[in-house]
This record gives sequence, C-alpha cells and structure tokens, in this order.
Amino acid sequence: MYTSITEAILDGNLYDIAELVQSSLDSGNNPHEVFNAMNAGLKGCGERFEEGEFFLCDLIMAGEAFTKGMKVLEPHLADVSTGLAGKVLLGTVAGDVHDIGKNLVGFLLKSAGFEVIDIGRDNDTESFVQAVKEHQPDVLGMSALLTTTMLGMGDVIKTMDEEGLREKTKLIIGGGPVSKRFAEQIGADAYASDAVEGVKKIKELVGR
Ligand code: B1M
Repeated sequence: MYTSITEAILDGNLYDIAELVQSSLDSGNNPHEVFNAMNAGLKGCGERFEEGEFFLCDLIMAGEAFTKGMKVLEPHLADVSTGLAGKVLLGTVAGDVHDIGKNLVGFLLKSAGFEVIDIGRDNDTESFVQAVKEHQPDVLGMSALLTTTMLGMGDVIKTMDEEGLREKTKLIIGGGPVSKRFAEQIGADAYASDAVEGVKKIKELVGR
C-alpha cells in the first residue's frame, strides 16, 4: 500500500491518490507512515528532476497530488488548535512558490495549539514586515526551497532589525537549501531542518 502511494505521487496521479490514502488509513496504517510514503514520492520526483528524467510539469503534478493526499490525511494527524501556545506568522520568501514544507510546519503548529497566520508564498520583504506589524506574532517563520530565493530571508531580518520589530517577534527559518550556519550568518534566532524540529524550536522560542 505504501509503495502505491509513493508511486501515485511520483506519477502525479490526481485520480487515485485520495482513495489510496483513505484506504491505507482504513486498513489501520499509521498516518505518519502514510505521510512518509507520500514524502518519498516527492523526494523521488526531485531526484528524477535532477537527473533530467522528469520535467517541470512532473513536479507540478507531484505537488498537486501531494496536496490532494494531504487533504485526506490531515484530519488524522491533527489535534485541536487552541492558539494558546502562541501566535506564529508563516510565509515563503519572494520568488519562491514552494509551499508544501511551510504548510506542513503550519499544520503541525496548529496541532500543537498555536495560532497560525499563513501569508502564503512569494512574499517580499515589505509584505513580511507589514504582516509582522499587523499581526504582532510571537514568531515569524520563513521558508525557502531555492538557493536563489533564500537570500531574501536576510533582507527581511535586516529590515525587522532596523524597524525595531525583533523585541516581540523571534525569527526561525527552514527549507531545503538553508542551514544552521546560514541562519547564524543572517541573524535568525533559530533554524529547523524539518517540520517536527520546527515546532520544537518554536516552542523553545516562545519559552514553552
Ligand atoms: Co521545485 N525545486 N522548482 N517545484 N521542487 C526543488 C526544491 C529542487 C530541489 C528540485 C531539484 O532540482 N532536485 C530544485 C531547487 C534547486 C535549488 O535551488 N537548490 C527545484 C527547482 C529548481 C524548481 C524550479 C526553479 C524549476 C524550474 O522552473 N526550472 C521551479 C521554481 C519555482 C519558484 O519557486 N519560483 C520549481 C517549481 C516547483 C513546483 C511548482 C513544480 C513544485 C512546488 C509545488 C508547491 O510547493 N506547491 C516543486 C516541487 C514539488 C519540488 C520538489 C520535488 C519537492 C519539494 C517539496 O515540497 N518537498 C523539490 C525536490 C526536493 O525537495 N527534493 C523541488 C516536500 C516538503 C515536505 O519538504 O519543502 O523541504 P520541504 O520542507 C521540509 C523542510 O525543508 C522543512 O520542513 C519541511 C518538512 O519536513 N521546512 C521548514 C521547510 N520550510 C520550513 C520552515 C520552518 C521550519 C522547517 O520554519 C519556518
């Protein structure tokens, strides 16, 4: 069953993915294992893209299939979001439309009781800073999946420093090309390599 889920993501199979995920859950499989099977499909897709076997359209279809599968899976992973744990603003940086990882972080945060304000993808510095002023979150989380877009994170942090916005709002970054070292270089408060670590670090940032 897990293999067919991985294959459905790899094939960008929008017709069967929801049913495959549902029947896997119905058979008693662990939702986290089902998630891992979907994630393995995306990983394989990236590898094939790098090798020149897959094209952009394949990535698009795989991303869509993943999102469709997540719609079925999400309620099985979630607890109730109370917002009592703190407020987190999430967004993907300018020029970057990859949002699956960010969505996953947001989803796990809600499960852990955080209020999550998601400003979506392709956010420039101004839009991040405006949103911080408007929502006054405890934590701003930025995500980037491209080596070309990750540099935008540094600009947001610099502007927040200049505008005195870091007193109230801590900063965490994540995404494929970023690292702990990069986070230190640009002055972020934390870095997480995956969504689970992201929630852990955010809890630490808000003192929980
Ligand atoms: Co694109 N893409 N893509 N892509 N894509 C990658 C990222 C790539 C690695 C593929 C490859 O070449 N192997 C490569 C980047 C290379 C680089 O810069 N080093 C790439 C490229 C090149 C591109 C385009 C430039 C292709 C082109 O046009 N020629 C283009 C760029 C578009 C743009 O953004 N301007 C492009 C487009 C796309 C799609 C739109 C087709 C689609 C995105 C759909 C969507 O997101 N809605 C897509 C996809 C699906 C991928 C791959 C296959 C999968 C990404 C993904 O969702 N992974 C990816 C290959 C790969 O990653 N192996 C690839 C699953 C997700 C759960 O993981 O996002 O890493 P991830 O998030 C993780 C952690 O990073 C972390 O937690 C998450 C869960 O554990 N994390 C955080 C992420 N954000 C965090 C924030 C935190 C904490 C943790 O705190 C705030």
